[in-house]
Amino acid sequence: METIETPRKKRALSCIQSTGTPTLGNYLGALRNWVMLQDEFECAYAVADLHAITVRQEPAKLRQQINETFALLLAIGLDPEKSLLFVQSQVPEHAQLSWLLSCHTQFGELSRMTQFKDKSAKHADNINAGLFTYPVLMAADILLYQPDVVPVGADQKQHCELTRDIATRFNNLYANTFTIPEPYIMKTGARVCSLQEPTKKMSKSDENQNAFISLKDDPDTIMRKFRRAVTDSEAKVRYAEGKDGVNNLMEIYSAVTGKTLEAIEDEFTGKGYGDFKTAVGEAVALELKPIQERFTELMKDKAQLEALMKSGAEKASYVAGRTLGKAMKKLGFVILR
Ligand code: AQP
Repeated sequence: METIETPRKKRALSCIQSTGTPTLGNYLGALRNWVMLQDEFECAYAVADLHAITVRQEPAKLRQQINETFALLLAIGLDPEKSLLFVQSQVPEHAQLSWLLSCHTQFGELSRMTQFKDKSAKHADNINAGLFTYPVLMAADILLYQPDVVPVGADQKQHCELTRDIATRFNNLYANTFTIPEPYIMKTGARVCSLQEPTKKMSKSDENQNAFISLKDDPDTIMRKFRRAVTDSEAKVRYAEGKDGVNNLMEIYSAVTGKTLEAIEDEFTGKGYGDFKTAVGEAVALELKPIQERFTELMKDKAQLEALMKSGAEKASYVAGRTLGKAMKKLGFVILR
């Protein structure tokens, strides 16, 4: 008798570092898409706190950032009933697989990573081995959950490619162990830039507070930061080469309102940057308002937050443990039952 099997949903995995409060860049480039993907894919999402210590963190602040980032993931609409939601350091398999993969990654490959070059230039006094091997831990984060796609901002494409290379190498040496994942990059808002240096991406760890919009910024702060955003002297809202500041604001406005770049140019014909920046600020503040309200509620109930972390870590560890066991067995380690 023939049976019709329901095809399994594709799997997706993504992480966010707890290096600060997530920004509008994280939200538009990644987090907002994570929520939408929950119905289409079987999703796993993690707060990548182990990654955060590649640059010095103040322990109390790190703890708070982990809690807040986890709460923000819930506040934006990630549902622990639908998706696997967890904190990376609470699932030890990540560090374990990372070692196995380190031994299958070349020094030269890691040296070519642009994020390593950027971060080591930025933190010249602390170019630690973790900063260098960070992409291997990221590969472990991904491969443990056997995802088909990895939703990321355009800035993470290079790391995803390295993950694919490491996984392919491992599979070729020891037979199929890991699914080879595809990066999944959404078009609008894929790369949000700094409000102060619009050729650079917006980053939550930027020392200049005016360079980024944090998801916790209140409406006044949001308006002030947009008013101070770097533009140019043309005073014309149009999307063109060399107008990085304006292009960035237009892309943000487009991502938040759903308007096309042409429609935005029409809307602001004959108007100056002041009106435009006010409109962008208001649209962003409106988008963030419900998230901020839910976040405040969630942060009031620490016990509930911890319970959600615990069940997330348990479920994640079960899935991750199976992949880790498989990889160890293939490598020749003695597995105890
Ligand atoms: N500016 C951005 N525009 C679009 N997407 C972005 N992402 C980060 N910045 C932007 C995407 O957000 C997801 C989570 O990022 P992450 O925190 O894991 O790492 P990151 O890319 O290093 O983010 P930050 O904010 O720049 O952190 P710091 O300041 O610590 O380096 C990823 O999918 C990323 O693509």
